[in-house]
Amino acid sequence: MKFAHIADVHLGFEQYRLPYRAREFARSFEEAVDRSIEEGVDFILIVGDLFHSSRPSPGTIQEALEVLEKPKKAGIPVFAIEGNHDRTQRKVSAYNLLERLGLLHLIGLRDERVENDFLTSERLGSKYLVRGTVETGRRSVEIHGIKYMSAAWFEKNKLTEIFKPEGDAILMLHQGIKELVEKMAGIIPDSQRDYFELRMKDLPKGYRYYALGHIHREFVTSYDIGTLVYPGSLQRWDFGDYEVRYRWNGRSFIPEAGTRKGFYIVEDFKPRFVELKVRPFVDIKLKADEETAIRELQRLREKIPREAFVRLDISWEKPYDVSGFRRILEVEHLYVRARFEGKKGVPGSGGLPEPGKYFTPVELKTIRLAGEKDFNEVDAVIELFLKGEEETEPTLTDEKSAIKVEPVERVKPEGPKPKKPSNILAWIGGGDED
Ligand SMILES: [Mn+2]
Repeated sequence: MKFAHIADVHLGFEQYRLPYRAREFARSFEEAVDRSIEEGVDFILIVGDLFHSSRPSPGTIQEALEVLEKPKKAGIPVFAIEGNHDRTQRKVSAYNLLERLGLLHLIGLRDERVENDFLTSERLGSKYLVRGTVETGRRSVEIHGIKYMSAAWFEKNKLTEIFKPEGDAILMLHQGIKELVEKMAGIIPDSQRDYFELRMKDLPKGYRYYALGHIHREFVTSYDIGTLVYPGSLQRWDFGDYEVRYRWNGRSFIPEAGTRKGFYIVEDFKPRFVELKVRPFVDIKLKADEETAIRELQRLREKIPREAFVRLDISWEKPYDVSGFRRILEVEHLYVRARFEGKKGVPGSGGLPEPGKYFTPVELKTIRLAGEKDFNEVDAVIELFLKGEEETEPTLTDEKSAIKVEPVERVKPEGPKPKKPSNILAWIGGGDED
């Protein structure tokens, strides 16, 4: 019994507003599916965030169709759950379209009973719990799962009461799990709880394989309950998701290897990583004067492939002109972040006021949502204002690399929650408040 475990494909993600990056995300998906077919898998799992948005464009839907026709032709079933990026608040999601075309099978809680060769349903309150089944030779495997849900939802609904595995079964979840995120990133302060919705004790026991998504970094671990796997995103997500980081120690650049990108082929419940070649992201941290910076970047240039995306974090006690650095590091995409202490506090030179002082938590969250590279979280923002922060399911918790936590303090809103809902459009447009 062999299957592919893919997650966080993010079709349609025009990273840094570059349409060709969306095509690269699509190409990685195609490569993962091609490799899975070559491997002769019995089925493919897509564990959430197939799309970058819950409203993919026609072009993005077409990319999904073109790739998913391949396993369909090869007679390989695909099972999927929706992630935080692509689930919809409405009745029909893009996944329902794909299912209607016979390109995948949607697992989880649904309003209607579904019965076919690959899906069975069980009544659960007012819903149906829809599960996948695959027969391979003499073996039969059940595929359970549920779409991305908020921490608030899990307060009221216990996975251990919903899922009772029997025989060989797999559980698909697109969530952050506290202990696993901390194993990857270290202890995350309590004030920044956005990075998990579940703890290990919330997971139902008895599954042979926990097929996870949501965290964009590849990670495998085994707890007493079994093998838990995050395949990570197929392409590099941001500069926190670097291939290599060069950190200046005052004398030389020390390279640190980053993460690999790809997906898992799982044979008899043993995962094997399949690495995909993706565009390199290089992160450079340099604290030096102008002369040293120019000399050292010229040296480093040899080591950086032309097609790389590079972020250069540069700082020094006195300001100097960094505009020429683009000619030194002639790479596909260069993002320079300069921080000169001498400039600190001078109006108009980048010293922003502390955000917590001027905005309510709901407003801060809106600003964060609206500030995304490609803003398509209108639904989430509207919901945020209608319901306030606590009830809203975060839609972007896995931004900013899988695990980097943004220093936004989460204070419970007191009194009337949304302060000035009418101003939301003004902020999004960057216009004036009243
Ligand atoms: Mn994702």
